[in-house]
Amino acid sequence: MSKHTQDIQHIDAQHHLHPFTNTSALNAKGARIIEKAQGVYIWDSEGKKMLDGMAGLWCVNMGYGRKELADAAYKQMQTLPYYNTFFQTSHEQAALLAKEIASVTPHDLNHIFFANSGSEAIDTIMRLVRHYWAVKGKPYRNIIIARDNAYHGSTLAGASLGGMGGMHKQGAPLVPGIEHIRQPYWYGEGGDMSEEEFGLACAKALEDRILEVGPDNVACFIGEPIQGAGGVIVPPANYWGEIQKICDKYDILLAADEVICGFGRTGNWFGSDTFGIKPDIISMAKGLSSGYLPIAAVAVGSRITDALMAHDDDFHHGYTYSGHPVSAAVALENIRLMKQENIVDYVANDIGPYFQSELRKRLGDHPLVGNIVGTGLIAGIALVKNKAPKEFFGDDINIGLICRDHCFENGLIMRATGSRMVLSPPLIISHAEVDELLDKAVLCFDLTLKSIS
Ligand code: PXG
Repeated sequence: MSKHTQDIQHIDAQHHLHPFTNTSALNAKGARIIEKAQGVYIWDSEGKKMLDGMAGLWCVNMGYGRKELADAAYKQMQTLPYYNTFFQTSHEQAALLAKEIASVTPHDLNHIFFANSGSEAIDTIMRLVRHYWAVKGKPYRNIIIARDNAYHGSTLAGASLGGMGGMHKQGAPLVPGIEHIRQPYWYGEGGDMSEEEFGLACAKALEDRILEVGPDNVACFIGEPIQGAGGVIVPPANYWGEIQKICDKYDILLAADEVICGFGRTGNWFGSDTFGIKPDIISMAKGLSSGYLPIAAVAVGSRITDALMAHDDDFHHGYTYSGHPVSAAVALENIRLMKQENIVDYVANDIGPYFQSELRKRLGDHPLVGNIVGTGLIAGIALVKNKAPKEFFGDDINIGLICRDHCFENGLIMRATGSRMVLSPPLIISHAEVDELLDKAVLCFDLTLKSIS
């Protein structure tokens, strides 16, 4: 290992607390230092090249090294590096970006509130939907229903709203007024039910919970169209339609967390389009700027904005960097590039179908693979001990981490969540690069099988 790498690792170990990391375990090993990136590839400080099958952390949708995005930031920094959007001021970048976002959001989601991270966007949704009901004269309608194994960020509100047990155990007490229902994970939890029956059962869990807590106490239901960090859980085809019907029946707001699904990942601009739902409010981040700068947004529909505008008071909420001009300029350029390169169409009709069908062709019969799900350029692969009868790995083998480590060693970034391997490559990935990704994946699944036999 080079002296340069060792020096950075040493400094990192001494001073850097990493997110979602066992610090002492990391420091004993030394962090992998990433140095540069281009297209779908990243290089570490030892010169090792890796194909990034995760687009960073589900975000570098337009790929690395886009000069247009760097130029947009440089230009904006020279003209107006910062100004706020509080106190009755605005600037061109925030206004134009709000218009651009509204041009691609589904339904009537035409007003945009800016934040800097998905977690902040989720806090905004929670405060806004509760405020909506207060403005409507029903402040007691404040319960938000979310799902087990959902990920909605890591601030106190996001961690409380998400359904991750490990997160709930730390930093308690959690934010009150949140209920969790079962997730629509058919392969893992569907038992003997058909996919359709299971979809209905999971939607009915929402209705049951609404009736249990009282419809007049519920503000909102929130879900990721496809759960990302939970392992890429694609719900049964009938699930979201049923959820929409139940929300309509009880007059409950429907929120979609589009932080991963948004901006083309599923082959439409938003996951809500893919599943045909009309949410009242959505969050977005990641792909909004392809991760080049932190920026997030909440798109709000007319049901909520009409109520807010009829109410003669401030919404007491906002961030110093809401609509930051440099982040906004980069996001604007990112959306312009997406439109110019017809990237959503490429995912829907070309590279997405190719990736999904090749993935199944190359890995579907692998002895470790129980099930593959996904659409567009997002996929989840269940690793199992036995395919039929279905048997999952126990706690004695961390199969996901074994597989992930083989991937790292062989130049592929693939993430493990439990025993599910997940993929979410940059949307600009070429056919040849998909082939390379799958060649590497097949090799690493073979090596994983060898490691445990
Ligand atoms: N909602 C969803 C659906 C997300 O995926 C957030 C909110 C929070 O966004 P910020 O920008 O505050 O991180 C996310 C973020 C993982 C992983 O391990 C996933 C996320 C973040 C970190 C790790 O898959 N998603």
